[in-house]
Amino acid sequence: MANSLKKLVSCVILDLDGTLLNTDGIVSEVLKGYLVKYGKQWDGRGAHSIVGKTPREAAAVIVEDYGLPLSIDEFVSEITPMCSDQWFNIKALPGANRLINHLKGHNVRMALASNSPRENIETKIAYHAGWKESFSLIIGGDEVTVGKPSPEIFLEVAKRLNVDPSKCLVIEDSIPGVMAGKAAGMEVVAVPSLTKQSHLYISADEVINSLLDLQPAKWGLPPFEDWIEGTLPIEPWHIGGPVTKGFGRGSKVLGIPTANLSTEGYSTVLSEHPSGVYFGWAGLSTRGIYKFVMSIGWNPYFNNAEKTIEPWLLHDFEEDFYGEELRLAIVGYIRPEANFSSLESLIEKIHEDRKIAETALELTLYLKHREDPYLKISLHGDNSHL
Ligand code: ADP
Ligand code: RBF
Ligand code: MG
Repeated sequence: MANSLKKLVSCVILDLDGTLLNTDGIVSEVLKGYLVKYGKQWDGRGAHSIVGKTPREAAAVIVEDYGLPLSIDEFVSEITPMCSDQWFNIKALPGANRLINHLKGHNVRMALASNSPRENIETKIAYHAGWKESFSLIIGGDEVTVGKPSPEIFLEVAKRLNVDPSKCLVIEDSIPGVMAGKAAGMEVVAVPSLTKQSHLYISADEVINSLLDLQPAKWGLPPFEDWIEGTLPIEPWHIGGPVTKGFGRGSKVLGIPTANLSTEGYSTVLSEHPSGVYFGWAGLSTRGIYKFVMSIGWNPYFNNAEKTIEPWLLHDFEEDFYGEELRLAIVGYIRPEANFSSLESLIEKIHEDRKIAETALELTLYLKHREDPYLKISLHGDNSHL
């Protein structure tokens, strides 16, 4: 290994909003409704510039960008209660519970350091069983003189836990958070909450796509023990619909046909699952049930503008089946989407994924989902009530 100096981290400092919690979804929903009052339409503009800011800084951006006829303080006092009403609704991000339970199970000390006021942090995490007790320390933005990107909040954690900053691993979704962690002299893993922005996180020691991809061993922490034969079992989830036309390059360019599904109606489900390579069982109209391996995402190699859902059914079909009903039970995760230096290496990797999926699906824990009632499409059409 090139990097023979093994990092020995003894404490993990986590950010909350955008790192452990999917707060952005809630904030967008609230802003969307709120801006209507002023005849404006939330178009996601500002989403990039508010991530990682204190509530006041974020408010300043919105008031300015949308030319709202109010002061920043007026805006904050109107929007704050609307957001707080939704805190019970904020979901844990994929892999957040798994990470917390893993570190806790191995007695690795964890701290929470967020630009949010302490009281808000406490309220938000109260909806997530076991979280509060897992942290040795919680520090809010109102408990330091200046928030991230200043290193103050992270240095305060190190001081209070009596650990050297170089022995701390910070996990952060925002650029100000990453800057703060590096300025504190800590190891920093970035999990960007905004897609396609990972190039902006250059100062991070590592950039990962989601918490599912964290490799604790890289930092001298105990590795996850839930990977099985190159796969990570997940709580099964479902998507389906008629097979649509894709870019027409699966079979032609790669020799790998993918039966694309429309993402319409699945934006919430997709935002709850990281892009990446997954596998599971597919029910295809009345033909049968097949293994599949699929990519969900932007195909970095082709740099698509739209997110696509592309399952490759592991079966030789005599003909195309555009328009036919396809249902997927997604049972496991393999890896994040990657870029490749050549088409050959992309193809080689996809064939590796296929082998992994093909073998893993024979394991009882995955095989049992072949019986998922969602996959059984009746001869006479609709059984979507299942
Ligand atoms: P597109 O870009 O339109 O998705 P592809 O080249 O990826 O085109 O080919 C996908 C189409 O090929 C599917 O929609 C389906 O009709 C057909 N097909 C044939 N065999 C398979 C298979 N094993 N897995 C997925 N699709 C297949
Ligand atoms: N495209 C990428 O750019 N990067 C990937 O890592 C990647 N992984 C894939 C894995 C599987 C199992 C499949 C079926 C496809 C993958 N693709 C990936 C998508 C591929 O680029 C896409 O299917 C073609 O562009 C056809 O639209
Ligand atoms: Mg396709």
